[in-house]
Amino acid sequence: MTRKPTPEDRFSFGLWTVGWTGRDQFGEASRPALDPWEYAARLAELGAWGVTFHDDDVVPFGSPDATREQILSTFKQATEDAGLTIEMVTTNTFSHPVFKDGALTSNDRSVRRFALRKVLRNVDLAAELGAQTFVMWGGRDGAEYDGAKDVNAALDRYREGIDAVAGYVKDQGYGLRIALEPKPNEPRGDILLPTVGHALAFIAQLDNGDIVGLNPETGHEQMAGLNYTHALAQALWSGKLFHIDLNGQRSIKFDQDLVFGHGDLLSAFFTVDLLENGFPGGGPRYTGPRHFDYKPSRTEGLSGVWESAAANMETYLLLAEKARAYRADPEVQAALEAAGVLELAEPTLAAGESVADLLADRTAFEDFDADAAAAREYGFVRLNQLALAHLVG
Ligand code: GLT
Ligand code: MN
Ligand code: MN
Repeated sequence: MTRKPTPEDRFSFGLWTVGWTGRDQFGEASRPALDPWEYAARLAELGAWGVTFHDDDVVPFGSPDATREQILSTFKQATEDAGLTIEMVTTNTFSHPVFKDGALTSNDRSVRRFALRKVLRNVDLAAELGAQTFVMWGGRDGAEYDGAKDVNAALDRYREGIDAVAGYVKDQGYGLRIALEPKPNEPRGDILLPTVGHALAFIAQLDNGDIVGLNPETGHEQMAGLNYTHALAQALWSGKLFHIDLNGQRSIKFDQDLVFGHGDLLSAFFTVDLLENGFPGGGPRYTGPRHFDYKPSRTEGLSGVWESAAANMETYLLLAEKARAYRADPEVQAALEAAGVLELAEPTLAAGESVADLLADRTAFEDFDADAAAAREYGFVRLNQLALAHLVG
């Protein structure tokens, strides 16, 4: 057993995670639904610091304004009483059938306008509640059939929509940043902005991209066969890692949303190593919340819901401890050195050296002994085994 989580760890959970009742494509709910404030209070007892939610997780879709106000004030009071921070808010633009062909990129313009209004109303709420991040997951923004979506026009509309929301955030003077959440598929056959790389390229095309970044989810990158830790790394390198969704996924299949670490454990170790210890050679660091977006398996009752919520935090803390010991281990430091991991931080051209200088440097090419350099052993396997030994030791 490791130590108990505390608010200083900045663990947070989506209400829709512990609040998932187990309803899926093939079956009805397998456990009862509680009120949003009951989930919040219980998460705080377990040591969570923050809570996040979609508009519709708290206020049912289509509720009259008076009901909305009343529910929101009860929820706000409950989170305050529990000492929880509302660090992120997001909008449900996927459950109601009106969004069956998407929200900001629906072929139907009236749906796009409705979606934009729903998002903007929620931006106001996020600002009012003091959230720092506004996540946008366009889960229905995609297609099943290539002929059914003009992708050029869809990306134009996506850009128009995100720029409108980001422009509104700026005009209102809200201290919010927008974090786009990539996912390759599910519920749509193909979702737009399927990976972190696609989303980064998209953000570069925005007028208001300075306040738009990413919320990468472990399983979503892994569903595409990609390396989550590398995705976080490139988002960090780009100055765009605004938020994270940690969970577990076992290979390329449907979105499992398992407990963090219950998928690819070695990958989870290096994710935590990056988050806690940063890049080996220094560089940008992630300082935001440790946010979990998982689903308690449908086989679990309410006690399993709380067990699994606690398991996410316990796994993270265990891995953080292991990752600290790994970095501090002199054997690991020597192996990192031998592997050349730290050499990579040195610029390829010397300070002030031009390409002309490089071209004139015979040692770099004409006199370079490629065969001798090829004989170098990197020892990456040994380094990885040391990581594994720390992980399971
Ligand atoms: C939905 C999705 C998650 C997103 C949520 C944010 S909604 O549950 O599966 O990955 O983070 O909209
Ligand atoms: Mn997911
Ligand atoms: Mn997510």
